[in-house]
Amino acid sequence: MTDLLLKYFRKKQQEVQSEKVYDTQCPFCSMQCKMQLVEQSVVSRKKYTTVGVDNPTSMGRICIKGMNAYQHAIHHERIKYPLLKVDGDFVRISWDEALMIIKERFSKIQAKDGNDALSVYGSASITNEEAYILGKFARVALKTPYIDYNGRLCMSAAATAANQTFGLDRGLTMPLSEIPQTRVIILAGTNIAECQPTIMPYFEKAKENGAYIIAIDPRETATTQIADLHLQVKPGMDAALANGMLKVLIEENLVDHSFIEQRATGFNEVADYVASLSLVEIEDMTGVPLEHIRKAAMKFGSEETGMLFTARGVEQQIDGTAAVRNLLNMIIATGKIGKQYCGYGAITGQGNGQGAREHGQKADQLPGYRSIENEQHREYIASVWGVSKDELPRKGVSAFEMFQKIDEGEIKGMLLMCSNPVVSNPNANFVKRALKKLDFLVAVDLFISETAQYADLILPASSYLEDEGTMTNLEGRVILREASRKCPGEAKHDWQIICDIAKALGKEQYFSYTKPEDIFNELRIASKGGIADYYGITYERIRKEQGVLWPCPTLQHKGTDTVFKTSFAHQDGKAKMTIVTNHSEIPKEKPTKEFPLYLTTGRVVSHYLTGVQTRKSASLAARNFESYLEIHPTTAKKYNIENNCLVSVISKRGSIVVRSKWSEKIRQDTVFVPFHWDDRQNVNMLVGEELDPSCKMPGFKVSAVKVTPV
Ligand SMILES: Nc1nc2c(c(=O)[nH]1)N[C@H]1C(S)=C(S)[C@@H](COP(=O)(O)OP(=O)(O)OC[C@H]3O[C@@H](n4cnc5c(=O)[nH]c(N)nc54)[C@H](O)[C@@H]3O)O[C@H]1N2
Ligand SMILES: Nc1nc2c(c(=O)[nH]1)N[C@H]1C(S)=C(S)[C@@H](COP(=O)(O)OP(=O)(O)OC[C@H]3O[C@@H](n4cnc5c(=O)[nH]c(N)nc54)[C@H](O)[C@@H]3O)O[C@H]1N2
Ligand code: SF4
Ligand SMILES: [Mo]
Repeated sequence: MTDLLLKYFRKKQQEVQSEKVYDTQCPFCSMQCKMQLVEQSVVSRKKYTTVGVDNPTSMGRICIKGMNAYQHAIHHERIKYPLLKVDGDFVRISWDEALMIIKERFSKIQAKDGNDALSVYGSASITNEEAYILGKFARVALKTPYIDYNGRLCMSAAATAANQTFGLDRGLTMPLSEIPQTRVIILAGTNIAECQPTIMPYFEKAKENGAYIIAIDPRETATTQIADLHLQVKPGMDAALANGMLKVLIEENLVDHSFIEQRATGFNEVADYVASLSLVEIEDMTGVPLEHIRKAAMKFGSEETGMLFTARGVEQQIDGTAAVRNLLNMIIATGKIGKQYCGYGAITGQGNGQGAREHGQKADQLPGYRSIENEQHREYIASVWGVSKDELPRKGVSAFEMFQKIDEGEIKGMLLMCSNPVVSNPNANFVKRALKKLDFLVAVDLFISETAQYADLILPASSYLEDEGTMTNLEGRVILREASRKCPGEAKHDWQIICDIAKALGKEQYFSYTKPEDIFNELRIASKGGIADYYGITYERIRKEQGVLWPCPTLQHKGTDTVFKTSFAHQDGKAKMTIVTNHSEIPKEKPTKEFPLYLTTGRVVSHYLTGVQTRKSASLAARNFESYLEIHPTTAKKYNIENNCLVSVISKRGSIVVRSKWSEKIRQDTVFVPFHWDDRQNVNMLVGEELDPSCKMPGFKVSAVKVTPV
């Protein structure tokens, strides 16, 4: 360093009057990168820097979103006090007043319309402790069956498929650390380069080591760029594509007969079905050249080890469960699971996408991945909670179906925590209409989101810098977010808010926790003996061991890095293969003369979900300050769409206006719009409300639309 530079840095150093360092984890994706926020007071202002902290998953890496996350957390629009809507405006009230109003309004609804008229809508961005007590709150404090959460729109198809095929749903069946050694990788409908950027080095290392990478995506993305073979499938046709690959695998005898015999059922039926199919027809249906289908299958089948990853591209379909199951058929047929350098990964979305789906926020679920319809499970959880089994409600309905119940007048009140359904649910106009019909909506958020605007009461929650608790990352590793920054204004942690409301409703005895660790210790017991067994995991162990992978049934158990080593989780120990037909049972929307194009939706690297947080960050918003329509130039010319111009995108359900972006990276029959924006740019105004019959996932990835210049 030159003298001049040294002098400069010394001067800068002197300007720093004080420095605070806060430990935390990124509030966004399932990598849950560990980080520290360094807050320096410099002469007349505060200066913030985020640094990555080493850990077994992201190894100290952070991405652009994590680096800038603090910008929303310290944003001046953070809500700091409870806000009550009075004549259309929000006015500040005290917590005591807020809790009194909730008690009054909830009790009134219950007295008039019964317990089932209240509902809870939760989130996979809250901690395990919060997800656990939110489920308990719905069943014990409100006594309503109606609780579900945003994870329904996210992981439900992959989770259901894994439960059906393996008998157990843990996001990754193998540790991330084995990726570099595997020989062939399929990335189906996952854009990890933009959505879990700090995972990329695992795949880059695999490539360096000679792995062959196959990507399946209708678009060329930063992820497909690392692939050796890109299958540019027609939206929604993954199940048929998998049938084509299965046909080749079986015809070329690239299947693992001894694995199939010992560890699976249903192979012969699948083999008979795919034998009856024509590859030429599959080529036509999927838009993937026959020789590419063949090559992908040959590569996947002929290597000793291999892995399959899926994400929302395959899963957010009205046949998402079936599509994933057909891809899993390939994993089982080739015996690439339960052994070293092999396995399946449903790339988890939200920060706590795993934990939040294991401990009881889902309509049909009790903690520990137990079933609310199973008598023994009910009995056990009732005993942990100190209530009688018969008092526990039965299963409710899925996230979107709750809005249908509101529309039909059955549900009158809702507690919404950490989600923004006006932007994230399909058929946004319908969701808005339903919300207006509610007698009473309480939203718990960091900001006045597009949905909170419909609320009667908004409660201020704490952010990732302030709220301590455990999260379960994409590997299934339970980790502890140590957070200690002071809450702004009168904001409270979500777990405190749940307890305060329960107390106001006279249910204090079931919710008398003083810190997250108290809740975690109850969760450990509630999960004990369940599928997602956390009993052996403690705060102390997490701190010492940098996280513990579930299942972990005892304090001596070291946690589980690979599942299904010797058997699957079904009663007979076998994986269930199943026939998935080329044509889904419920017909998906297809392009027509009036709506000639496929619309698919998704993400960009700089924004997160409905954008409430990332649109507040100046650095992230600067990268993409508005939505756009990705369209092939040939298609654009056909519909008179110039580059960089405003375009109407119209479906049967509504229309939006976004800016065109010509790109040769997308199929000519398909357009793409990200979903991080609201109002006129809210792409969910176009998406239909058909749901996958087995998991209730909406079809975010296929709609039929037309495009016209504005
Ligand atoms: N930057 C950023 N990162 C995120 C998020 C975010 O909002 N922004 N959200 C987090 C969450 S909650 C989630 S769930 C994950 C989502 O992570 P991903 O599922 O990877 O993200 P998407 O962009 O929704 O979809 C992935 C890809 O699927 C493709 N696709 C669309 N239709 C089809 C199809 O029919 N078949 C196939 N095979 N592919 C298709 C899209 O072109 C897209 O490239 O990301 C997490 N990380
Ligand atoms: N068209 C289309 N739609 C989609 C998808 C798609 O690919 N395409 N993807 C779907 C997927 S995978 C998902 S996960 C959903 C997500 O959908 P949402 O859950 O609706 O999205 P978020 O933006 O995460 O909403 C979180 C809200 O909670 C607030 N918040 C953040 N942190 C906290 C906290 O700690 N406590 C509280 N109380 N509030 C907090 C934020 O300010 C924000 O308003 O969207 C789904 N919708
Ligand atoms: S968005 Fe995901 S990859 Fe990026 S820093 Fe946050 S947790 Fe890590
Ligand atoms: Mo998600």
